Amino acid sequence: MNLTATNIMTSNDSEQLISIGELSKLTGITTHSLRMWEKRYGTPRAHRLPSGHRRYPKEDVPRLRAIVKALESGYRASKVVTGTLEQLHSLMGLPFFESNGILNSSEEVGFLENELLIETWIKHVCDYDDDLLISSFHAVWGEVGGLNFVIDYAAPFLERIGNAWEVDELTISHEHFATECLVGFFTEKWRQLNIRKKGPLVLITTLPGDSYNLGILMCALVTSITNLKVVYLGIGTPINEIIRAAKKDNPKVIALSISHSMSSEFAEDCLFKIRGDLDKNSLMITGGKGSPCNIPGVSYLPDFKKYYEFINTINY
Ligand code: B12
Repeated sequence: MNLTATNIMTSNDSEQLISIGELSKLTGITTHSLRMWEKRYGTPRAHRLPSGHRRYPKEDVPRLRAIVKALESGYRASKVVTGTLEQLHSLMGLPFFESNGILNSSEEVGFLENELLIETWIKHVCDYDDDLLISSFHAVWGEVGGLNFVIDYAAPFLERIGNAWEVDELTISHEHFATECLVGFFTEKWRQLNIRKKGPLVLITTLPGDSYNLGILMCALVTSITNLKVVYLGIGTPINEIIRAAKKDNPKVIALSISHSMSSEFAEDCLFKIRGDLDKNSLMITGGKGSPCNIPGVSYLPDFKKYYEFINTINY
């Protein structure tokens, strides 16, 4: 490898760079292969600390993961290691990028494996590129529909973001950026679908103190693709207010998303209280990592596929 002035690391770069061990953990490629590929093919190209240790740009992770996929599909290292993310996608028969990276044909989207697409979204997040990210959301939605968008793309994307944040592949600002792009997209979609609906009401909120809003947004979205009408209360509605709204508007369903951040005792107390004060004809449905699953009269549903099936069986 040529050690030039451009790849000797300065302190300003340090935030964006990771060690060979971290890169290996994030991609599943052994440190030996990473070193060997650099020697043989010139990539992934390490920056050097003054001590001589290697540091790699985090944004190379999606490309390296795509290389792993290509190798698993039977391609030889010599053919794929130097490829760009775009080239790797098309090599595997996944027509993907226009030169500007915008997905604009439904056919292109239909060919994509969601895992690879999610890696591309991660790259857009790393680049803070909301134009590409949100236009890709729209393209995928157009191709697979709202329900599959939530189940096969949005939920795994959030999982991937959480894992990437945990191992420092993404920063907090990346996580916030990605979250805000999703929040905006979900809100626009469900509000549009909810206009002039006449069906029975579904009251949607989180418990007091629960500020995670993506669960209720996905819930609103999945509800809005049925005949039911969303009444969206946003996050952290006081228990008495949930009960008051339910008594006044008589919703068919009260749907709550309960995040991991809630204590299970508190969540259980709240659910008992609401259920106890509620009309028997109103159904209560909960979901989310922090949701209790054994409260009498409350249906815990682990994902939105089950939720969709459940609300479609409601007689009204
Ligand atoms: C986005 C996000 C944030 C955002 C939230 C912004 C927002 N607008 O909501 C911000 C940046 C604020 C944030 C902050 C933090 N976060 Co955070 N975050 C996430 C992330 C990436 C997504 C969370 C999310 O909304 N998921 C979607 C929800 C809805 O998923 P879910 O609960 O698993 O529910 C699933 C199903 O049950 C179903 N579902 C959900 N609701 C409902 C409702 C119904 C009715 C039905 C039917 C189904 C259903 O849908 C989901 C998908 O299938 C997760 C990663 C992950 N794996 O979830 C980390 C994650 C939850 N965060 C984590 C952490 C540690 C934090 C912080 C403590 C970090 C810090 N040190 O500051 C703070 C705490 C904030 C707080 N108030 O408690 C950890 C939690 C680890 C743990 N178990 O304790 C995670 C798992 C990341 C990780 N891998 O480490 N976070």
